[in-house]
Amino acid sequence: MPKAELHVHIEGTLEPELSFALAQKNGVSLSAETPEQMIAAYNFHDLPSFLDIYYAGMSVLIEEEDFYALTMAYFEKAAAQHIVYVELFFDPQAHTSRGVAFDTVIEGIYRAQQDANTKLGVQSNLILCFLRDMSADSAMKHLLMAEPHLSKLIGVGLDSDEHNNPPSKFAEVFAKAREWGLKLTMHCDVNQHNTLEHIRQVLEDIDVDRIDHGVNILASDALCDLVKQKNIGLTICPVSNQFVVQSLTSTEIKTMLERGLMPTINSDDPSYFRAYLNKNLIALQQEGGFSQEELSTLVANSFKASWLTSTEKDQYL
Ligand code: ES4
Ligand code: ZN
Repeated sequence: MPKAELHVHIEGTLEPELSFALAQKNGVSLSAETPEQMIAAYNFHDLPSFLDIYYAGMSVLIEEEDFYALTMAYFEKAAAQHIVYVELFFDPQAHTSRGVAFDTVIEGIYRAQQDANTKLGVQSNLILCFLRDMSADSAMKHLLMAEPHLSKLIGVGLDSDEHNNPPSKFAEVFAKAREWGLKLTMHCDVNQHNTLEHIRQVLEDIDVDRIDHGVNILASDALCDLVKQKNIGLTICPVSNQFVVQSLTSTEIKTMLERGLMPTINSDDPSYFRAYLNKNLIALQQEGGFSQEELSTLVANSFKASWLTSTEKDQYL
């Protein structure tokens, strides 16, 4: 069935084969000698151990055409899985901090988005994600760098290491982004320190338009009521959760459906977690005992929780 994906980091779609091709082209050395060796070294078990490998992997992305190739390769995979609409994250600070210009990154991604639309029939919108373990000042500088490209963006997000980096640290940056007409979302990763206070901040203080992950919301009836009242979606990433917190969170996803919340299923970093969207859905079916009807509801939720206009949504629902 036609599907949407709302939580995928473009840098997390970098496949080892493309890494090797780009490393050779750009004269970058890699620690592995073959794509298989590279995959064998993906032995993360929590967020920091994953993030180390994720950031190191980006060293091969240098030129605009590299970002184009990365993004186009993801859209080809998406089209093969009948994904017709994507809201895509990118992490500009992870590139500018290596000396790659903001414009190089966004232009390469944007050109692939246009080609995917015309050549593959995959529609997409882009979300600029700030790294929460960098300063609020750096986030603001990057928001200002994005100003000439505002028409290429649908929203802003917040990812990377949540520990001691609460949503409130970025209140001013997100307020400005909202003033500019951008949608807002933030990661509230599973089982983080102060998770309920972080979820409260994103809902009450930042006033987000969606929550990324947010699985721990089930521990608070008041926060569940609030997210229902706001009618916003939660982007759950089962296979990513399996790696980071050793659980597909399938019980929690079922509870969300029963309680009338709007969970959606996503791949997060599909190359590193070795699972694109379909594998996430199949894992839920096989290991979580999800019925066809529950899976259909989850797929429909992705369109409902998207930031398309209601007329655009009607085209898919
Ligand atoms: C991420 Cl799994 C995960 N968690 C937090 N930030 C991220 N960025 C990319 N993948
Ligand atoms: Zn994520």
